[in-house]
Amino acid sequence: MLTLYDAARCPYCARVRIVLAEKDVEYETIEIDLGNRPGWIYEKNATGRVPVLEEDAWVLPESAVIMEYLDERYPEPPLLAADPADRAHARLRIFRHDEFTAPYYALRRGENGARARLDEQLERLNSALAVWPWLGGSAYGLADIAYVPWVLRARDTLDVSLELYPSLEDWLARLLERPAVAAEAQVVAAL
Ligand SMILES: N[C@@H](CCC(=O)N[C@@H](CS)C(=O)NCC(=O)O)C(=O)O
Repeated sequence: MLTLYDAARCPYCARVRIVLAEKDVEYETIEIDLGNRPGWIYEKNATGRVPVLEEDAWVLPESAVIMEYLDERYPEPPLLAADPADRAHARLRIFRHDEFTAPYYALRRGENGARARLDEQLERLNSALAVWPWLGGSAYGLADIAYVPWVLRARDTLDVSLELYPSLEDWLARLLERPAVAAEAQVVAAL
């Protein structure tokens, strides 16, 4: 049985929850209180951060690595394209996610100018999604899962309207048709 050291409010954990749901993998959750992390979490991950995936005595931190591990370990349905160029494109998106998440966190901290920086990033995603239906290109997959937790939280917890970004809004609507993403929207609604 897989164990996920998890936190409902953590968007990195959300990535892993969505992949597990897409793959229909059974797992148990250990909820970590981020405001009062247990000391033993450092034995699972030297940074003390979640998510951490565990199977028997084997542990794996880092959401981007966990997502790819799960995609290889449970190949159906595939969440990375078969074509190497398409896989690279999705990986590049995931690698550069902090261009989007940095202004999100700046806005959460109430920093000056953060909203404008986030708007710029929303527009970048919107432009990409006007060309391709998904962030990884022609098919839904890990790149979409890597970004949607922050887009949902920006919309639902930071009051960021997506109306000005129609392709992004349409992408989110298509994502929310997927039970795995809809379940995450429920988690966000309950935060
Ligand atoms: N690079 C890590 C980041 C994970 C992360 O920052 N998790 C946050 C919760 S959303 C955390 O555990 N924060 C505790 C801390 O920074 O001390 C990943 O992708 O898994």
